[in-house]
Amino acid sequence: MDDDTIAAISTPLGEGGIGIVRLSGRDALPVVGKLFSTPRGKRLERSGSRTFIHGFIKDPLTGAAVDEVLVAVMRTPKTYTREDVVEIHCHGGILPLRKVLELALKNGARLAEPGEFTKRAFLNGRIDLSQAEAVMDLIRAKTEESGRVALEQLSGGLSEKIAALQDEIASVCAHVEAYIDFPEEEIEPDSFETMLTGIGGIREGLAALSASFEEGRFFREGLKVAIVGRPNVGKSSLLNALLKRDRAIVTETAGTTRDVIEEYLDIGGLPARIMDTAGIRETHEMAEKEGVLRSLRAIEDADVVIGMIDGTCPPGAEDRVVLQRLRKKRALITVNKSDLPQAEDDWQRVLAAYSENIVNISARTGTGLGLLKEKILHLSLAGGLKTGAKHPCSESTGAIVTNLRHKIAIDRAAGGLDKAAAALQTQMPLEIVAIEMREALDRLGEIVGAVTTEDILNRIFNEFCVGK
Ligand SMILES: Nc1nc2c(ncn2[C@@H]2O[C@H](COP(=O)(O)OP(=O)(O)O)[C@@H](O)[C@H]2O)c(=O)[nH]1
Ligand SMILES: [Mg+2]
Repeated sequence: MDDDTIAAISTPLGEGGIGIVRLSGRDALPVVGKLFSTPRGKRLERSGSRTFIHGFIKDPLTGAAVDEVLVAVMRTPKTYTREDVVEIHCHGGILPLRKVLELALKNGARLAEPGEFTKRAFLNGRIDLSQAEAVMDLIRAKTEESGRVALEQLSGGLSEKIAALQDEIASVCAHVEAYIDFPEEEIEPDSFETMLTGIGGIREGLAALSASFEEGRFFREGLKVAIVGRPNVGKSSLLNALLKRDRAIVTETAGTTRDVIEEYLDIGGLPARIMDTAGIRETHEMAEKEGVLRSLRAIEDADVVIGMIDGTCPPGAEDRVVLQRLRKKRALITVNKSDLPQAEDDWQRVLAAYSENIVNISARTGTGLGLLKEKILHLSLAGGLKTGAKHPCSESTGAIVTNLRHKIAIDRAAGGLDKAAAALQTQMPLEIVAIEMREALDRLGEIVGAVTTEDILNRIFNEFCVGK
């Protein structure tokens, strides 16, 4: 296995109090040892694990000082990568960080690839693949709840669940294989029943995990919310009100918003991407026409659609075109401009035909926005995933799937089990049952990286930032 020494700037490039250059690998200590000196001449290579030493980084060729630093020494195996790790805590400016990195590279380290530190943690067995993926999810988390879910996966929540399911599959499989070893024995009806119910139980566990992705993905990928409606109902005003700043241009002229404008917002712990769209109406003007097309696409793309109506005038044909499109979506209707006298009509009843979720709001005064957010959250997590101070999945399966790669593997494992059950029921040779069960085990193994390919690893770690 590669244990050559890698180095990277592990903190964001910009001005900060400190910035860190990190090294990992066989020669991490000797490489930094060549650059580092302390006023009392302490040798870095002699320092114990988990020590923090003050000193200077100097160019060994010229003797010129580059920065005053603190160096953290962490010796294998109790480190992030399980290799020797050295962190050089520099002053947080681009110049000292670049110079220190350059010196490390000139003196025996090579530049780390994206995610290579975490990849080593995986390859050296400190974390499994789903935990490695959670590292990046945690770094990217935009809300507390997303962070909590990522941390849960990082601490092995999903891995444990997968391991438990694998154990169950292995135990049924052992039962099946015992009969393969003694082909002269008839399967007892009891055994047959045990195998079938065993597979059925595991199948349910997999189905629950797979179903958790439907909403679990929102924690990782975010929730796409589109605000749609005919021109001038107040869509851009709502975006601005939710963001509490003037992001989108608001005018009295219909057709002002031409493109889809997106911003992130924390809705009850879910990271939501709110999309303000161009008003949907018949138009012959080219730019507006394209805008309308984009709005329609935004509806298709969105996880939740907010259909907006202007409460001061009853919905007309243009509104109905929009409302019609809400039907197959997680959608709610907002009746805006509640601060003005509302149109007198029984049209609220008309709206009920399109959605049971209707919220009266005023984008101008902010009335009803709290309720609107609650409804969005409710619609998104209707399947029962919980957010809040508690563990988000304490009342569902105990682990939640947020990553499409995991969901696909789980579904394939379930497919394998279905085939195994069918083979068992139709009295196919038990070898076939066993093969399908082994297949299911392998698919679950992909999630934690027990079964993997270089290609999968590259795809995962290439998404990481350099230095992690
Ligand atoms: N009184 C009142 N006017 C509003 C409200 N929301 C939007 N407007 C006004 O309605 C007009 C159109 O708003 P805008 O957000 O541009 O609508 P959009 O075309 O749907 O994006 C502007 O003149 C806004 O000031 C509201 O809640 N109350
Ligand atoms: Mg607008």
